[in-house]
Amino acid sequence: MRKADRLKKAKVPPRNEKYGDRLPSGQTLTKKFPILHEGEVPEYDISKWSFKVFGEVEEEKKFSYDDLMKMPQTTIVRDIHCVTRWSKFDNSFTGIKFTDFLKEIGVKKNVKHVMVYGDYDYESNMPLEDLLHDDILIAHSYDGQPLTPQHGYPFRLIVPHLYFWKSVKWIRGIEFMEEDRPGFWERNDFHNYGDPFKEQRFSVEDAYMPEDEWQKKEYD
Ligand SMILES: Nc1nc2c(c(=O)[nH]1)N[C@H]1C(S)=C(S)[C@@H](COP(=O)(O)O)O[C@H]1N2
Ligand SMILES: [Mo]
Repeated sequence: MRKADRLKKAKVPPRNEKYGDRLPSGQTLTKKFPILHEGEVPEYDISKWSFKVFGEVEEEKKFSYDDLMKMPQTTIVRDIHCVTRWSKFDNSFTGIKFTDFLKEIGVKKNVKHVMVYGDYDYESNMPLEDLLHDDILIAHSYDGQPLTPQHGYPFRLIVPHLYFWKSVKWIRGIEFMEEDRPGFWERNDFHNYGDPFKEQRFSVEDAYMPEDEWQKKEYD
């Protein structure tokens, strides 16, 4: 059964009034940090690791781990919301602000969308505009410590205002695009944009997500 179909077959948690507008409807608060992904956790030889920028750019570029670590560093504290119904408040991430990273590359004027690629064979699309918010990071640390392999070491994207599937772990590249194209989950019945405050979970009507989906997974 497709993941979206499976997730649709269950009850929805009642609205939790305690947190007001901070907790989007249909979400459960967790203090632990669930681990969710498809496939294996990658292992890297960091000296060979690279991050590639391509598509509608003046020049394709590759960045090493050290290239990224030399860029200006920013720490944000934000809430995160996963489509499988968990939310976690006050997460501190450190990394390179996406707008600072953009200064290193020449993006063409016609670019409206990006595809963010991560290991292995994962990708997610979003409007370029969303990455221009000042809390978007190419993050390397959580709570002042390097990301664990499970949470995306060495680098993951952090897009706090969209469902967490857009926060691609183990990022390896960004494609700048004129036209939009759906990524992995976006092709598999999940919403193309994914605003948690509008409950944009699926691209189909009649959607339910089991309350305990994420609790069947690992977390730390
Ligand atoms: N490369 C990669 N990134 C990924 C995924 C994946 O399968 N592969 N899963 C996404 C999903 S669905 C979620 S909910 C978050 C989970 O991040 P976490 O394990 O740090 O909680 O990572 C996102 N980033
Ligand atoms: Mo997810």
